[in-house]
Parts: sequence; structure tokens; C-alpha cells
Amino acid sequence: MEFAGFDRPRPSGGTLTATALKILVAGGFGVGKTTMVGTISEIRPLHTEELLSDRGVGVDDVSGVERKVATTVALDFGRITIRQDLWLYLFGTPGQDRFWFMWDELALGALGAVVLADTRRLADCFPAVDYFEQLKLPFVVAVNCFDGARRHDPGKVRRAVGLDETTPVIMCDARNRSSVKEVLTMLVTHAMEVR
Ligand SMILES: Nc1nc2c(ncn2[C@@H]2O[C@H](COP(=O)(O)OP(=O)(O)O)[C@@H](O)[C@H]2O)c(=O)[nH]1
Ligand SMILES: [Mg+2]
Repeated sequence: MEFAGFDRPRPSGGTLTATALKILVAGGFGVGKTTMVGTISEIRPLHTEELLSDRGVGVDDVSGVERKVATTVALDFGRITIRQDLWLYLFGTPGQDRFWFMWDELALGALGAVVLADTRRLADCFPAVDYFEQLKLPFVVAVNCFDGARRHDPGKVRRAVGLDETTPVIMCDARNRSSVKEVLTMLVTHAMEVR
């Protein structure tokens, strides 16, 4: 469960075991992964965004996300302090098919994952769902409520994605801090229950 545990000196002497939990943020291209990491991170999130270049044309499927001009080529990274000795590290997974090779490495030691979904392009989250199911990594599906997207109730999304009864589905707004917090709390709670 811990991907890093180390001791650091306390001001009062003695040591404190610090724990960092690793969480992945996955989902299709343009679904809000970079936004979610940026909303909640207390450090300036590390983005590795590149302007979509001509080279990506015909390779990256941008239908429905034409306005998106930057894409995360490697990963987003953010950190949240839960307690003095407990951090969450968030890793946004690269959305495009040609970066799949990075996933196994990213998933190593992860506590769980958030799969972001957009009801207008729900199928885009299937590869991530399949991947985490196969890996038996606990995950929650967070439906990012874009303007203009039809509202779906969690039950409908659950059926459409083919999730089992135990996998939580939650509506969220990746731009809203308390909403993202709620998603992460749900994931950590779910992951603890599964383990
Ligand atoms: N309306 C709305 N727009 C969002 C939301 N989350 C992200 N966006 C926008 O959708 C676009 C794609 O988001 P981004 O985080 O880059 O997607 P990524 O490819 O999954 O990292 C950006 O222009 C965001 O500003 C949301 O909850 N609501
Ligand atoms: Mg991104």
C-alpha cells in the first residue's frame, strides 16, 4: 500500500514514519485529468504538456475535443498533505493510446485509481476500467460533469460501463477543489475496504 515509507527526524527528537500514498488519475483524452491534478495539488503541479503538433494529427483522436490545444505527453504530478506524516501523490496518466507502455510502471505500488469519465464519450474510459480490473487495483469512476453534457445518474453509468456493484461511481467537477477532495476520499475509503 505504501509506495514510499521513510523516517525523518522530529523537532522533539525521535522519528516519525512518513507515508506517501500513490493515486493514479486515468481516463480518456481531454476528460479532465490535468485539471483534476491541478485543482487539488498544493505544489505547482508538474505538467508535461506539449502543444498538439502536426505530428499528432491523425494519430491522436481529437474528435469532440477540438478546442484542446495542449496534451499531456508524459504525466501530471501533484501532491496533497493529509496529515503531517501522510501525503497523497497524484499521477495523471497519459491519455493517448501511444503512451500505454507507461501504465505498468505508473501503477506499481499504487493504492488505487480515479477513472475520469465524460458521459458524452463514455467509451473513452473503457480501456482504463479494463486495465484496473485486470490489475485488481481498486478504482472509482468519477463522472466529470462538463457543461452541455447530459446528466446521468450513477446507476446508469455503472450499467453502461459494466461495473460491478462494489465499484463506486461519483459525479464530480474536476475544477472544484471540494469536489475533487470528495472523489479522493471515496477512493481511499474504497481501497481500504477492498484491502
Ligand atoms: N466544463 C468543464 N470543463 C472542464 C472540466 N474539467 C476539465 N475541463 C476542461 O476540459 C479540457 C480538457 O481538460 P484536461 O484536464 O486538459 O484533460 P486531460 O486530457 O484529461 O488532462 C480543458 O480545457 C479543461 O479546462 C469540467 O469539470 N467542466
Ligand atoms: Mg492532460
